[in-house]
Amino acid sequence: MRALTIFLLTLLSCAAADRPNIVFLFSDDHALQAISAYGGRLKDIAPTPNIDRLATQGAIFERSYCANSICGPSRACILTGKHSHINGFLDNNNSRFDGSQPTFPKALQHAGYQTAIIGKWHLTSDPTGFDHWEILPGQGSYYNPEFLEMDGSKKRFEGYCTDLITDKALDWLKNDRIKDKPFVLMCQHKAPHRNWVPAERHFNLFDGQQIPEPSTLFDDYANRSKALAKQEMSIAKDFYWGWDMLLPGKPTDPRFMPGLPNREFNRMNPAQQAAFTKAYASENDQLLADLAAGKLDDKAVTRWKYQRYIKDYLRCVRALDENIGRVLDYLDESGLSENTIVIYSSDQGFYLGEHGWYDKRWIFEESLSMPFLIRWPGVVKPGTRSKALIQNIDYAPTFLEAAGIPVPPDIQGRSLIPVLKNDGQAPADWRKGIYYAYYGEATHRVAKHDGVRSDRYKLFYLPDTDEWQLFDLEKDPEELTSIHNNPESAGVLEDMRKLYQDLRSQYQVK
Ligand code: SGN
Ligand code: CA
Repeated sequence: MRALTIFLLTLLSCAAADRPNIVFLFSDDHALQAISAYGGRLKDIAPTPNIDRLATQGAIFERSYCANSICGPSRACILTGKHSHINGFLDNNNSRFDGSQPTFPKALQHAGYQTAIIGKWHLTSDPTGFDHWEILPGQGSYYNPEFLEMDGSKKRFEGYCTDLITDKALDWLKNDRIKDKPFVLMCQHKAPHRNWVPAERHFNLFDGQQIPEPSTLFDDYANRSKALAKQEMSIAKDFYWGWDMLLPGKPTDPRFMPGLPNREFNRMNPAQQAAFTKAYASENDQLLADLAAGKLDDKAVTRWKYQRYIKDYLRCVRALDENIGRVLDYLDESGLSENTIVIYSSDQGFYLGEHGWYDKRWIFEESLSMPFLIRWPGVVKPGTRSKALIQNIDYAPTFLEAAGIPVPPDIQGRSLIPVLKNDGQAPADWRKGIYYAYYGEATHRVAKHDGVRSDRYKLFYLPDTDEWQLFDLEKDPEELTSIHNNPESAGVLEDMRKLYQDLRSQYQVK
């Protein structure tokens, strides 16, 4: 009898082993510039050794894009494999995810996978297709955050959000996972989303250092649509004294916005508050003294704001990277690594001072890009660097194919498996461009636009001002001059307009 049980158990675990597990490690607003494997300007000052492990042991995609550069929409694209206008989640302010539609977690659950999501969800309706979920309400909080539980309750936990989400994910892997089933675990962090409050252990990281500035910190927005200057996401103008700059009290200098206080400070317990106040005091005092003494001109104030912002952002990234490392370590120790696909991605990119901005939404490279690193032993060759044009609508069909489930014809993304099996090279019939649409929101006042990116060019259209913008990413990688009106670009403009029309009709954009 015992021998038979062992035989059956072995058989079951072999069946499970045929289908890989999926660990989807996700974050919020993590720019490629802040991941050392991508090789950007911050790689030496703020390395991400744990995220980089995935690039060394698997593949990193250098042309990975979202379909709509904000939170809820990106997540809806990932779950459905469809663009925003099809899955119905157009923007953060007015949309509610229709959880009755087909999603990849539902399909995998139906095919026998155990499914779980822990962390940021931000799709308004409750998760569907998950055996287990524990999510942050809305944006969630960095300090002592609440989680929404499956029984409808809301519970507050003491600690730092990035650590807590990982604790919960590891706890699920260790204690709740059904050992003879393949599983999908989506571990989705809040960090490094605004308002960038670091873990206590990182309050003083980067103190005394000058973080390199992007060359476009003082962009004047010449040679591009006037809409660029109308946004409200500029480091010089749109940071709150308390909420963004984490400064106590109220500003007396008009170059700092009053208004939102640092609500995260109010959530901290007395010990956390004391540590925070102590860590930031000397830099804060110096700023106040310099402002009072009239020592800081406008550029110097912007530079100060940039340093405060980027350091806090990178401190949040440090905790994130450490926690990615904790999950990777556990997968190694438990022997799960071998048959588990691990992905690291983030809902969109972010401006770390490029064009003078923070936030995202624009089709420009920094916010259009999504990190995408994938480790899949035996399938993805370690050290692969791919230039294939990929998009978040491709994740769902990839997961379906990996699990041996047929990809429904109405899915708009394409499985990445042919690219993964081909050393990162796109097959001959791969897409020639990606389609992007941002639907406009009052938050940050970025104009509505849609467009396409090919391997070399980017074209987009702003309906409110009836303008086209065209960029040559090879000659102008920082996207500082639109060449849509240059007579010598007429041929490229025509080709790109054709690509735009083709992709709009392929994706049924009305
Ligand atoms: C909040 C932020 C914005 C941010 C959006 C969307 N403001 O509204 O800066 O663009 O979220 O971010 S804050 O005052 O609440 O920090 S997203 O990642 O969820 O799309
Ligand atoms: Ca986001």
